[in-house]
Amino acid sequence: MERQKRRMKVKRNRKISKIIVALLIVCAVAGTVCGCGMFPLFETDLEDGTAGKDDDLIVIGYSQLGSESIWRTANTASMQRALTQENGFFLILENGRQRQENQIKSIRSFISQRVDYIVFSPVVSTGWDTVLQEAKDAGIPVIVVDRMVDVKDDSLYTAWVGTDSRVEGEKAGYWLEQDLKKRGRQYDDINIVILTGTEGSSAQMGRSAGFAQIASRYGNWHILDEGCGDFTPAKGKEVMKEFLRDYPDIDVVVSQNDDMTFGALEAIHEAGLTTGIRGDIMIISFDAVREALELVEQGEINADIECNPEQGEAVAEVIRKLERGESVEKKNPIEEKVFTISNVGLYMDSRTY
Ligand code: GZL
Ligand code: ZN
Repeated sequence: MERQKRRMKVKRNRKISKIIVALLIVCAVAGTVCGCGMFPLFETDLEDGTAGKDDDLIVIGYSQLGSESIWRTANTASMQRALTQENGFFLILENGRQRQENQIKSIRSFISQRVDYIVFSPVVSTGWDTVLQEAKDAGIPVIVVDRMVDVKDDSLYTAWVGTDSRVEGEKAGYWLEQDLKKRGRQYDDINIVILTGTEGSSAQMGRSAGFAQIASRYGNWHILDEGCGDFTPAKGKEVMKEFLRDYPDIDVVVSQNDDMTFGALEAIHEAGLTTGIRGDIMIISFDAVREALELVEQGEINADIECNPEQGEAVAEVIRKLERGESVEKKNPIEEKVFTISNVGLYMDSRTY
């Protein structure tokens, strides 16, 4: 009932705003005729007007955190594929360019445009309470996608669709544990360096915590250092170069996304070293984008922990349920695998990113 009442209110407000816009146009034209200049037409009303063209479309204000990685591009594409006008949605997509203040600005503009839903991937976990309270006060449901928010009151968002980065980190630890056993190296001293993603993002914190939890069981695993590659190839290469300069005997690189791995591989090759199942340095990566899986197939990357960006359809489903007044799960995790040379061949053809 609440949703219907809110939508009726939004429709009524839209009608009122259209009358205001029409009056403004009349005044503006009259103003021009009498030479007293145009009133500024409120962008959002035009926007609202367009969005209102077919009132049955569900208007989605979507703030994507950036376009820093292949994974991110695939995630955005997945949302655009699902939230189309044919599927009953009017999507307003804004790119936060990796800055929280840009995302907060977008969310505020979605609130003033009175969208039906706000969907966003938070670049970092904290600092969202105030703006999400504003969305709640405006009666606009918020759906968090991919990364997670850390808020005092979790009624500030209706649902989360994403992947469990802590589990992904644990999977990396479990894979290393069983691979060392397989090689008869479970008692060797293992020197590890970690390339971390965007500082304070749930993906970085989850993967770090998950891997650390397994690593803490083994006194012979030595985490020599970790450095922030911000999920990009350039920074990943820069940090890996420093590691190679500071540590002569690295056994394992844990790189929290494939883009940083590509940069790290360049640095390792430039240092005259090799990687993978027959190489000097083992590589454990995250995301499992196609380019990286090809390197798993060639034995250059030992294991790639999937982080599935195909989240658009799950988000659309949550919204459709809410539209029907049905209850939704607070957490909607997406299924993920671990790829190694022994299974990657089975999946290469079906990969969509
Ligand atoms: C993970 C996602 C991360 C990817 C990176 O859920 O937030 O952000 O692992 C991306 O590739 O930049
Ligand atoms: Zn993930």
